[in-house]
Amino acid sequence: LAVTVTCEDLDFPPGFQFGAASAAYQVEGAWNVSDKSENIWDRLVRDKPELIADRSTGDVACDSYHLWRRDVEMTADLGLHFYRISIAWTRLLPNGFANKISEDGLNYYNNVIDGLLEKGIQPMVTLYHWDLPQSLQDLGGWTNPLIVNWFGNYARIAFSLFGDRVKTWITINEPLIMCDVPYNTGSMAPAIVNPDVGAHLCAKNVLMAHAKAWRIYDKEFRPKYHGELSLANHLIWYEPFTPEDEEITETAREYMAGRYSHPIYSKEGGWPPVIEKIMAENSKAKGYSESNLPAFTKEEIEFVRGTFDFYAVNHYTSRLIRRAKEGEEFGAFPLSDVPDVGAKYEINPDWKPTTSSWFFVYPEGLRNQIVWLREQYGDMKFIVTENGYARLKGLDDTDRIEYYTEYLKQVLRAIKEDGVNITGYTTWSLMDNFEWGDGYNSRFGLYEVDFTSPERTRTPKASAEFYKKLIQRHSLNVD
Ligand code: GBH
Repeated sequence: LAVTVTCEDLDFPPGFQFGAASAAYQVEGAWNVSDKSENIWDRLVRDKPELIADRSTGDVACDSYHLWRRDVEMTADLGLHFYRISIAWTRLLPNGFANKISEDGLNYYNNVIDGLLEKGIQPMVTLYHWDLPQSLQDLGGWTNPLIVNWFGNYARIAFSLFGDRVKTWITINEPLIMCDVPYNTGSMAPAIVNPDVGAHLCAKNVLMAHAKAWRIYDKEFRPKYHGELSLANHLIWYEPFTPEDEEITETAREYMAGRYSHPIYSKEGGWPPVIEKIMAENSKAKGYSESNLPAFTKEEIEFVRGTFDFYAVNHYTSRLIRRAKEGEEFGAFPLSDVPDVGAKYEINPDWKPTTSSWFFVYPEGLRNQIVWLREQYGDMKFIVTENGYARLKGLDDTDRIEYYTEYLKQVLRAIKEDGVNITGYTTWSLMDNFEWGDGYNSRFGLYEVDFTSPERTRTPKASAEFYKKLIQRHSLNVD
């Protein structure tokens, strides 16, 4: 992984695609319009407002439900090749189940998809970006194995309604953040703290649900629509704190990235063996009669293995890893430490902090992470489906331009020096939006959104001009 050569050539390969991303709960608003039903974030912001820094909600957010024409105009102004959106499950299927399709929900997504295509912009669609129907949560949500079928049925409806026009699908966004964060810390929906059991049940069911959707697409839709599907993993790059920490760092990588990758992308499938072993030991030590990491049957291993068309990388930040000292206490995974493997987080003082407490800038982390994935699972196509920078309000976001420049240089090096097949890059986010627990203070957008105006006025930041030029020139040489 040593970095020695500098990258002179700042041009992107021909055909390399640039996009921007958003997600339904973070931008749409219209939380109870028409027959849309309640999801777990609608519920959380009402039941536990103290979990949101500014006690805000996504009730209106960017009001993209009504202002989607302006969103499409922005994507066209930027010259994006694609725009990544997510479908709100409860807007399309108000019952959560596939027995009723909302006419208004269907119209909305048709409008957005057709609006983008009219401008020559490809829609990339995520089926699940954390907004589970509350009706399904009441039945156990992601800890109930029946969700594999519920999600499969939802996916089939989405493929049949939009598959003629949507060619790139993300099944599920960031299992790490939707399973480990809510069940380990309670800071995100459904905010059920149950680290021993809940997080791992969720992990297995998410992998099975993803596989179900991929197999439905592969069998029923791929022959006529020829699209591509994957699951987007949130990847925090880990490096050793001292040379002695190399081994525990590798184990921590298996815990963070491997649990959600090995079952899908490895030749043999199933959990990473080292994690299976550690989890069996830990569970026994805690007095459980079986491992808290739910076993895959042989059939399930085969069911999940190979269910991808590319690897979707969401990456923001990195951590140093060291072995915990005797008796040292742990914070929760993945925001503080990796208790199950006995690892503590450290921050390299050279990594620039941002306005978000979890976020430190280390551009090489993106390259190193992708090269690690290629080493683990072999050559395949990679798309960076999220990368972006948090700061406070302001149009003059030169620090964001610097962030994008440095991280994109690392993408180029991965392509040109390491020979990794990365075919696209997605900025998070098209516009400022509801940043989960950080509310509206933490801003990721290329466009600023005025959340005090009823029109939710969108204004391009300096970074929007930068990104537009970058796309036009197809190069980081933009001055
Ligand atoms: C991605 O999550 C998401 O896909 C996207 O929705 C999100 O807006 C974007 O990145 C930027 O965060 O300190 O308890 O409030 C990244 C994971 C989720 C990590 C929120 C930080 C804050 C947890 N981020 N989390 S908390």
